[in-house]
Amino acid sequence: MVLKAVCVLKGTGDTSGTVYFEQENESAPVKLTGEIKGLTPGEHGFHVHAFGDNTNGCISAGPHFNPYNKNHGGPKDAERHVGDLGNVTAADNVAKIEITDKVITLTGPDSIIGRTMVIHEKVDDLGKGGNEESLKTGNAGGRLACGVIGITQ
Ligand SMILES: [Cu+2]
Ligand SMILES: [Zn+2]
Repeated sequence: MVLKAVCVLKGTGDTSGTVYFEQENESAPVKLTGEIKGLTPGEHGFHVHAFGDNTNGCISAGPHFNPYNKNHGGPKDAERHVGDLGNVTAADNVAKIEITDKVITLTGPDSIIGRTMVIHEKVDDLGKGGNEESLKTGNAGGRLACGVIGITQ
């Protein structure tokens, strides 16, 4: 059975977007599509954060989703948080989302359903920034918009 989810991202500023998730079966990669608008041109860090909590805005989503206690990295690295999806690139002010990822899943104990997607102010250095913060957040800066990932039909 195909698993599907959706996330509507909003923030306190002009950034907003919608991301769709699709997974052919429980062991297949997850495909993300959609778009985020209201971005400055260039790369922006894009992650799944641990909590589906927006009570105090995007900050309540907590750190990157990291069930295996790893360091922050890029999506293609063995050493990465489950939630590390790297960067999306805004041409003009819109980023088209086209990501396929083999680590995140929409089912089982490590499912991202009920957690939060965050789009950041700055580029994610993918853990290669050479400082302590790089191995936690990729120095991606503030949280422009976020939304809880929910089940859809
Ligand atoms: Cu993040
Ligand atoms: Zn991370």
